[in-house]
Amino acid sequence: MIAYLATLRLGAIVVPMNLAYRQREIEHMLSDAEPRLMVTEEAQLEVLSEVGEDGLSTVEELVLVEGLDRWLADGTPTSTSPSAHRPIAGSDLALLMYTSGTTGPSKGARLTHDNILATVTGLLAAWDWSDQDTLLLTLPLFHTHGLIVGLTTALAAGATVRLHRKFEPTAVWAELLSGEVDLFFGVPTLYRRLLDHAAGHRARYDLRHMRLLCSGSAPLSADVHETFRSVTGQTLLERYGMTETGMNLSNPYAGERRPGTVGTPLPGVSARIVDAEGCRVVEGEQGELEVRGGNVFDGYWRAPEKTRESFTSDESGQRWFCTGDLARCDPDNGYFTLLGRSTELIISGGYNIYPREVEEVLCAFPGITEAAVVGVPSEEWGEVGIAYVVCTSSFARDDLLAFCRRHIAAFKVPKEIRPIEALPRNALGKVQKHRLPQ
Ligand code: MLC
Ligand code: AMP
Repeated sequence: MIAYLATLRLGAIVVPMNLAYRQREIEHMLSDAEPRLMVTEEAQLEVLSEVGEDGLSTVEELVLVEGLDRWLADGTPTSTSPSAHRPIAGSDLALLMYTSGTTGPSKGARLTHDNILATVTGLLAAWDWSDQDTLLLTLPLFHTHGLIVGLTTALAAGATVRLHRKFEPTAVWAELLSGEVDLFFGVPTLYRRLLDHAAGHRARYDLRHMRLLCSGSAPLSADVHETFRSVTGQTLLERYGMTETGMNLSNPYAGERRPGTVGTPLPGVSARIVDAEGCRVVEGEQGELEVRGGNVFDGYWRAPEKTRESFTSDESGQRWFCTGDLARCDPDNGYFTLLGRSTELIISGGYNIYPREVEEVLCAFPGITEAAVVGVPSEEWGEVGIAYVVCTSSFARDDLLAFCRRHIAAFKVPKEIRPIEALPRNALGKVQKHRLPQ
């Protein structure tokens, strides 16, 4: 957290990285972002030792958090005076956040200081933050939800943040019930786990003393929404955002929080729904959601083509970001409902799994010639990835899973492997995933 703030203060760019990533994923990010300084922890040294020269070639200094005191005492930083640095403009880059976006390998979303500020100021107003607030945060700090919606907004409010390194239902319930925490943010999987834990224990679960509990990053089922309200007396506030845009839409803090909806645009954000031709749909019809506002990123790092494809212009020349999310807006009250995605992206427990990346790893396993990864509904994770594989020789399932674990983060490893004779294809040879057996 200190390194994050210090880097922003210096006018340098932070590239957060998921600690679950394996060599292949780390190498891709490092060779694309070309960082000069890396801050990590001892536990990561093993996987970093597998990263090839190319990946680490730009890293001039690797700092371990465990040895940070020693590093600072050695006087390694040569210029510590903030005045020695050039002033930071709002349009300067602050963060490169890697995301698979709507398609393709993961790309760095270029977020400026102004982008972060837009999300933060929108949330400060919309959710009525104050310096008296205490936020309990157990989400990872390498994604928008934990880093910007949670940590950065809380710090901007002058609020207090209690950080837990990992989500443990017992510890979280104890904090929530302690009366010392006002806000909690989670992905739907966390709320489901809190409810499962409540069902398995006899105790007090009244959370009416809390100010706000928010859900986001993946769809919150109406069932979890309703059960959470009946068990705790708290109505979850669901909101919608993206790495590329920060926060876009939110149910109201003071008004009605409608289950199954993500509310209305946050201050400074505009949202519209368009059809396949990019024309605005008739009110109430479904289509792709597009957004614009100071929160929307600057484009993808070193991917001008992908950036161009991700934006459209309307008749008055305004630039809109195409989210890849399908939505409908209720003509009576203006609340948006998300209806799925126009892309193959799988969102599992709030983490993104891009099927193509997993398919490539599966096909690199001896004897597997073709693979198709699809998302299927899961109570625990919302959605999980399962794999259909075509193989020329028999293989041990455990060997394949171990192979996957070596090459991609464990959460991306398919929860099920289903051998199949051939993948269904159309006349052009394109795999038709919707025709795979259920
Ligand atoms: C962990 N596992 C998952 C998983 N997380 N499998 C599928 N999907 C996931 N999300 C698997 C691991 O691979 C491992 O498998 C086993 O579960 C236990 O791992 P763990 O690390 O101990 O899991 P746990 O700590 O319980 O993690 C679950 C979780 C975590 C829900 C706490 O997934 C999480 O923090 N999710 C939140 C992600 C997030 O912050 N997203 C926000 C993105 S920003 P095995 O087989 O090895 O045992 C964004 C924008 C916005 O989307 O709008 O906010
Ligand atoms: P990411 O690329 O990790 O930032 O994930 C962004 C995606 O998460 C969005 O494009 C949505 O598909 C999804 N998402 C975020 N919030 C919600 C929500 N409240 N309900 C449904 N999906 C959501």
